[in-house]
Amino acid sequence: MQKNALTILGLPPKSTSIMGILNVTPDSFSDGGKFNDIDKALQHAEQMLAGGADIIDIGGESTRPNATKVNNNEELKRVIPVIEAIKKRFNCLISVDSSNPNVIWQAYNAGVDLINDVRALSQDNALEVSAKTGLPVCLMHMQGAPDTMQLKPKYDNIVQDVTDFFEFKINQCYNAGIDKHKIILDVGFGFGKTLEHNLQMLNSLEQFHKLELPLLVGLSRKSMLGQITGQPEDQRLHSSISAGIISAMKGAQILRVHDVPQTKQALQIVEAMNKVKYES
Ligand code: 9MG
Repeated sequence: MQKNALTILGLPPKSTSIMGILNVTPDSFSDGGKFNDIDKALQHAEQMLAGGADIIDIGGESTRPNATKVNNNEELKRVIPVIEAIKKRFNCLISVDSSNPNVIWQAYNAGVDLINDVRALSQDNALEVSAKTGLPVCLMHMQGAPDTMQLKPKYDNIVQDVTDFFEFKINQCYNAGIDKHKIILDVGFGFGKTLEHNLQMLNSLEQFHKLELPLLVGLSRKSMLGQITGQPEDQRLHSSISAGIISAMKGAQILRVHDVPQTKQALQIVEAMNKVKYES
């Protein structure tokens, strides 16, 4: 079997795994303030694992537009004790959602299995530190920075431009000592993209498979779903499941979601269908 980030993590290469979101930020867009103490974080992780999460993604900095910036110490203080507590209590995969090389390094020492960086290791020293950990990395595409990214996103051709970005990043990682087989790609729905850009990417998601790397998709409760349905963040379960299932049917190998058990059930249908061979 060919080695890739999924096989390194022990995840199935041919079905869709679930990454459950655990935000430990007071201003996080979907569960802000609810899980920023360790017991609550443990409880939430336990529920997500029982509901079928394969990875718990722990982040201490919200990337929603206009979120308050957190400094290095604050991010460390939020994230590291939660990683340590989850690592101690559960036998599960953990990813750290951070762009900060100090946080990445300390998270590695605390036992995380995967680096999830929405800035695709673009901060000073992030590439070098990540290479030193030897961990798999998820590189997400974002145009601009969280506080300005939605002002006037512009592309010549969204699919081609994001593909070019990935090719550049894969090369940059290789030069820094991160081999291609450790990389997961994420097109970054909602990060510097209009609704039309997001829909064009979702419609063309298969095209990113030509890079021959696992795809992670984050659409859960995103504002693009609200733009379509008119629903507020806390009423986007059905649209999140629909968008997740479209992604899974287009071959996404990991879905990053808030609503784990509901996503799991929906994915079980896709999996059951994929197992049946039918020749007409
Ligand atoms: C941290 N974070 C928020 N949204 C995300 C997304 O769509 N993908 C990834 N990989 N991380 C995200």
